[in-house]
Amino acid sequence: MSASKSSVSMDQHEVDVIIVGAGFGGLYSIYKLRELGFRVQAFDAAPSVGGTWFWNRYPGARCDVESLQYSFSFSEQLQAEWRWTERYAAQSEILRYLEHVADRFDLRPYIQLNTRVKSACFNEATGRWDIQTDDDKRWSAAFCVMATGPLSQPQLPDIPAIATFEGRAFHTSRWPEEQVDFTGQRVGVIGTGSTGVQLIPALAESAKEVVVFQRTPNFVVPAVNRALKDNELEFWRKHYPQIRHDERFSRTGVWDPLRGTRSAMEFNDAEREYLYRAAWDRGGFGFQATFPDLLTNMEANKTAADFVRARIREAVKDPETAEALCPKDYPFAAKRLCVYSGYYETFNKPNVRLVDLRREPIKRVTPQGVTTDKSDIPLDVLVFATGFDALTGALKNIDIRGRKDKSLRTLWSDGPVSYLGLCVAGFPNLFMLSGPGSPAALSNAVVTIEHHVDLVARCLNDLRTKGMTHIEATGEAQREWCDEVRALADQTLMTQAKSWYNRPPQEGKPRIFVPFVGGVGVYRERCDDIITSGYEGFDLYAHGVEAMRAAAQTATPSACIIAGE
Ligand code: NA7
Repeated sequence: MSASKSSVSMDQHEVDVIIVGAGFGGLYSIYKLRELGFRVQAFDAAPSVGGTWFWNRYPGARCDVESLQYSFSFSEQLQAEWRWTERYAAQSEILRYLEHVADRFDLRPYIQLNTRVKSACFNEATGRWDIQTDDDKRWSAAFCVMATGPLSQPQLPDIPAIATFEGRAFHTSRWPEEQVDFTGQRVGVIGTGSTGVQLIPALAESAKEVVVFQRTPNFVVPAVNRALKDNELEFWRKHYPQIRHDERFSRTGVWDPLRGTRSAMEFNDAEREYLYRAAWDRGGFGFQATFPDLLTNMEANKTAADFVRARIREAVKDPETAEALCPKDYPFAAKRLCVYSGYYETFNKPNVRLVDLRREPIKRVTPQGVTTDKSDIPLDVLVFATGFDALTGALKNIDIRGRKDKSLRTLWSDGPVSYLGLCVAGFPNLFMLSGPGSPAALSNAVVTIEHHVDLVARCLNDLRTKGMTHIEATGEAQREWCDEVRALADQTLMTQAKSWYNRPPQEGKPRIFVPFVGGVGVYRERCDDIITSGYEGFDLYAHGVEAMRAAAQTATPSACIIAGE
């Protein structure tokens, strides 16, 4: 194969790495890969950096992982100089933080905003990725890093006549930048996941009426948000090295010194109640870690579920509403736990009403509101807090084609497959950050993002050092990884609820449980072993043209000849 025949065409812009997305993952990728001397270009469809924190600006939007942990650890200076104001940061504060990161590390010159990547196709002749953007530009890159986020493709519900509504309608993750005034308005909210749980109390403050359409009740534990004090910040800054280390080797990427270590069943009722109460009052996801077997032992799980249901019945005055808000048909925390203070109490407000869709399903949307099988509910505003085409939606939205023109969308039509949630067989030099099959969805996302970016950087550097140009997961390693992800999930109770990471079997097709439940620390150790063993489960090779190109740039003339053969 001659180099000139397969070289990059003149109207293509050429870089080493294309990065798709400018949220936490994209920003850190730019920083890290540039530090290693790679030429990078990032794209984001949004008019700003920030990723999910740009888009999810609905009233009440806030992170449910503590700000001091949901933040970058790669720069000690950044860590020391940024001052988080609250235990859980509001969307606007996280967006400011990410904008600061982009400026502080001079990342903006490498980001093209308002630009969507339409396709990424592996060109077997050049051994490079051909990328097309929606401004009709073409790019060529040796590597692609998909920092597209696991929860970025909004999902509207499949309710008949949804487009006929004549009032204002919003999806929470495409909220307008300008303030929306709800004063005097009748607002319907469909969806009661983590987003709905934050949004509903905020809407209830100003709307004339809030009608909450609930399909499945969720377990909501209090956040106990508060302003951070100076002495607290001082403690964290002093102990950050140890805390960050512990996060990386923990189960969920969260440092939690109060995490329980003994089975819930080793305690009597009063002791358990005491421990649950203490965790409840502290607030946050830590409640789920009161005992280590809450997601593996149904008897233990029931004790937590009973405790939360008792708190719901205590908080909600109307017994019928309280019962409708109590989850009863799936194990505690088998769906992602919601963390927010005051959610249940909101239903005591005279302007808030729950419509239990299990007893009163929605028939259709009408120009004036929503019709259930019992009544017509007039609304001025309809808000869809209905979540995302989670974990795979953003990737499937791009026409990604690997070797032999293989389409990722088609490959994943029955659910995603990957090796380590990082790479897919048949798609050389393509990396997914927080991909399906990694622990990202069940973790403090920033910890798993930093880990993935560090892995990608290490891999690219190793390839360069070894004189290789390509890395590709083997089909066998991928099959084994997917089997392992499934087998681990089967050991937990998490497969017993329908959630955005667990889709029960449908029409003779297997159940799809997407994330690796083994934990962030186990996953990290596994990845380290794989790399130190010489990239077990991956093929590393030098592609003729690419190798020649690399050698020409970096090595001696004789190396060029060898690589070009
Ligand atoms: P989620 O957690 O996927 O929640 C979506 C909600 O929307 C959930 O309550 C769904 O009920 C509900 N939904 C979806 N479709 C319908 C229809 N057709 N009718 C009624 N209700 C419906 O998304 P979130 O945005 O709240 O949170 C996603 C993640 O973002 C969260 O876990 C954090 O990691 C941040 P269902 O439970 O499916 O019955």
